[in-house]
Amino acid sequence: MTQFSFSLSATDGTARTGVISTPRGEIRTPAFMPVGTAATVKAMMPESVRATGADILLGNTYHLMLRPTAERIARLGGLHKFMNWERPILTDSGGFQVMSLASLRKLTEEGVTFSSHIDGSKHHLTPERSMEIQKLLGSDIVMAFDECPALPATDAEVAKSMRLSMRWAQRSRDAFGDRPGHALFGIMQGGVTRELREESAEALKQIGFDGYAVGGLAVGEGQEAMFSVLDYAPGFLPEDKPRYLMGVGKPDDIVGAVERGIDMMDCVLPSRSGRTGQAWTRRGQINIKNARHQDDPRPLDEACTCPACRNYSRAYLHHVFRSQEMISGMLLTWHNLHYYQELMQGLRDAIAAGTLSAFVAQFHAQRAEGDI
Ligand code: PRF
Ligand code: ZN
Repeated sequence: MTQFSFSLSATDGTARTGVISTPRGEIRTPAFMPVGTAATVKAMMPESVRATGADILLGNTYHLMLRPTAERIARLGGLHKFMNWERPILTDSGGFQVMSLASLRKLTEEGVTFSSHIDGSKHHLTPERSMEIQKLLGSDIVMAFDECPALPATDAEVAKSMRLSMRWAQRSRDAFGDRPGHALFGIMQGGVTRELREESAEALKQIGFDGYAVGGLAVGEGQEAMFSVLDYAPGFLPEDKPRYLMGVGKPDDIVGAVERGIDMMDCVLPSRSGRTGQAWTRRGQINIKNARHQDDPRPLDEACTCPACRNYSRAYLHHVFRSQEMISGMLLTWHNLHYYQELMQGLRDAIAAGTLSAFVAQFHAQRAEGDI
């Protein structure tokens, strides 16, 4: 059986391209992971998500433990079978979603107690319980249980939170155990402070993980601050293991992160914004509800080969959005995920060819031209 492994095939500056091998298939890196929070990438059939070029999806411990519960999914054969996605799944560990979605949260050394955002019921999450849930789901890449401090926070608060996350990382490692074919990733915290990022990376490397995530970014600090952390943080992590930037981002965030040595990313943006009428193209962002599209026979992007662009006009997409027809979210989500995956393929090819800086220059030039 194929075990979990990562092999780099080329670098260009600090950017890298390679392949993560898992028993459920290969993940080409840099990889973008569509978000399938509630065991679905909203508005998309799994085979359509695959058709956009996705190698791996992200699922969420927090949502699935509440509904339909991890135990029920396990009884039904695991998350892959449940949602009809055979390829790799990475699951987030829950703490981040508790902090952003749940109420009556109480954080202790042991873990976090909270009330469900669905029905107010009380729940407890610890590193050990998060590992158990992710195992019940059958996740291929399990994330350590961490805390992402809310901003604004002082250096002392960020340090205290990061050190708690590092103790939880050790408990996650101990509870995960040895599971051939499955991977456990540690999560670096430490805000925008170089010394704390370095301390966090050292703690994680000491424990030893199959991959390393950069957490605690894209939480309101702004792109410039995020990039300045990414100028040094990936360099604190082992070169021979995947590096995952959690919850990022817009297309220009992705390009900047890949340039700085990130291998994996996830974000709700392409799927969520598709459902609110936003399309992402080579020429930037398009708001399909704008009246300027109502008589426009052209596709969103004449160079795009997705079903929304091959078969439908902007006028049609405008109409179905305005009419709140379900196909609106379906077509725009498909287009956005296709655009994101095409961007990732472009980045991978450019890194392999040693032409990343020319690719990035063209990426920015096309966006500067704007739509129309
Ligand atoms: N930790 C975890 N999940 C996350 C984050 C984090 O810091 C972020 C921050 N951008 C998104 N998702 N566990
Ligand atoms: Zn398209």
